[in-house]
Amino acid sequence: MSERFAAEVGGTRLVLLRGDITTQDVDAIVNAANPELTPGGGVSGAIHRAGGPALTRAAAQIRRERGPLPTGEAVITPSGKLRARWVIHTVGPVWRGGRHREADLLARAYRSSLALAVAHLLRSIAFPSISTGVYGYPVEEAAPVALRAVRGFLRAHPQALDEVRFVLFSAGDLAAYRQAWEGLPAEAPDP
Ligand code: AR6
Repeated sequence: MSERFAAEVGGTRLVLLRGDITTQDVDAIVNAANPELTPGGGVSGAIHRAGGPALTRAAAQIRRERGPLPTGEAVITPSGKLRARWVIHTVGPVWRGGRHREADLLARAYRSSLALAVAHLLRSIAFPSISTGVYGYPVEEAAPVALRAVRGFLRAHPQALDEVRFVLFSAGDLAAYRQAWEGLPAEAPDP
């Protein structure tokens, strides 16, 4: 299967690719954060390492000012040393079997991040696969939720962004997102 796939939604390019989110040339990358906005492990640890102390300090300051970030919400900070200028930190749900509003909360995390990007007049944004690492959300379940949430937002905000990129860390994750995209019902109302 190809390492890169692109589609178009409401005048925005939607790209699925395999790669490392810390090196992406977009206006903002999204961090799968914890509510304390500390570096932690996974993609968040990698983003904080690449951004350096300025990024970690900016996140800590928001935590001090606003308290823990509720699941599904998002905040924005400068990126420190990253190629992308901004980092949007959002908290996905911890998987607890699927009957604890996980899908709703995951969709919210994507929508909150996109809304923040648009509010800051950013034109391009890259997402990792939120919640499917340490937080245990099965990627086959998360991918259609993520893609429907993004598709719904882009349809509701035509031309608000030039590009939304999903940067998947493994070939298996890319395949799951690709398959989920092909399987989304064309005209189903998006959440
Ligand atoms: N680029 C793109 N994707 C990556 C990268 C990278 N450099 N590194 C890892 N991934 P996770 P979560 C993928 O665990 O499940 C942290 O400790 C990874 O393979 O980073 O939302 C936070 O502080 C997986 O597919 O995020 C929280 O406590 C995906 O990113 C907690 O983990 C998400 O995995 C959040 O857990």
